[in-house]
Amino acid sequence: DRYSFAVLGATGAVGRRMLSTLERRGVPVGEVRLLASPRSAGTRIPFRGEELVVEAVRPESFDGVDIALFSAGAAASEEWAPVAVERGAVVIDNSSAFRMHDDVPLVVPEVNPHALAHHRGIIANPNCSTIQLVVVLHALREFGLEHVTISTYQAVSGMGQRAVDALLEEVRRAEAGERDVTTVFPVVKQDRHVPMAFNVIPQCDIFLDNGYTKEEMKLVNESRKILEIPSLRVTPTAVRVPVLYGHAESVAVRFRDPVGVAEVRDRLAKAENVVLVDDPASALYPHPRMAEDRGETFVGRIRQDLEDPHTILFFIVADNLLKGAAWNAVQIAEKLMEMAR
Ligand code: A2P
Ligand code: 11C
Repeated sequence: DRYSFAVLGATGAVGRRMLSTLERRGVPVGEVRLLASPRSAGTRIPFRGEELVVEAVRPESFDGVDIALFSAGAAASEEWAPVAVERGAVVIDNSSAFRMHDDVPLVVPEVNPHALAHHRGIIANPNCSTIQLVVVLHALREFGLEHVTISTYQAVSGMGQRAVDALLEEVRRAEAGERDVTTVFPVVKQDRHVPMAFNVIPQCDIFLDNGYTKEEMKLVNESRKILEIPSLRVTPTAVRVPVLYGHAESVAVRFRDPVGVAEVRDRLAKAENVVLVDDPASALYPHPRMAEDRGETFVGRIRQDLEDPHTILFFIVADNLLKGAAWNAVQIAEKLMEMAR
């Protein structure tokens, strides 16, 4: 049986990858409707050898749709998800709008597919930096997850296609001798901007009253919800780096039990959709260029804390637009189809 799909935000960086992931994973797609704002109505996007035309979203867009993939920002999700559900679609939403709602499952298929049993029409896709973290933590659950200390190195594509273009422009202008150009970093709508080319910025998204950024608090709250460990301690620092695609994370986990590197390596080698790349002597470790355009999560640099036998360190990388967004959303759709059989 074929399923009819809609993609809201089809012209965006994630929306385009939702379409290519549907193709690449061979999802049994029947009709697919490409939706965006009136700005890009009429745009043509290739899908399975045809050119599909983007339509401006309206309530009737969701009539007859089985699964609607949303990636058009939180405001569009708040406006259109209830409409789509009302018209009979199940919404898989990549925005932050519903993630922490009690009646909305927040799902990473390798970790908590069981949460899909209780949805009420909307399923949330987690934040990119959270997804790759919990895929790895889940594989190490048996040792007792207690405290996760994480620093991220996040690609500019997390801020959308515009940020990718902006970084490339800063690099070009730096080559021409203009070293202090600022564009859209760290946050497009913020007054003060900081150069991103040849720099590192310890801010992803806006600051909250507690001194942490929104991105850092997503790592805390979403990890607890997905892993179903409300007491998990998470100590986050989120940093933007001049990388186009692929988020990296330096992580230290303190476990209830003492844990050796060999056991951790063994569990990660067996974990679903995890690629162990851990031969530092041969310069084999995960880095963003390795993860680009891949759906798996890469992990390496596995080592024990110098003093504490309960603490293990590692480095995690995944394509933020694929496993961190489009790929995970399509995996959720596949699970839903599996459950309906
Ligand atoms: P549009 O092309 O019409 O602006 P990105 O994250 O790369 O910036 O992409 C955002 C995506 O979300 C685009 O496809 C954009 O469509 C779409 N979008 C943004 N706001 C709305 C809205 N209010 N209604 C429908 N689509 C929207
Ligand atoms: C970034 N993590 O890299 C953000 C992008 O909550 O879906 C995704 C924001 C979200 O800037």
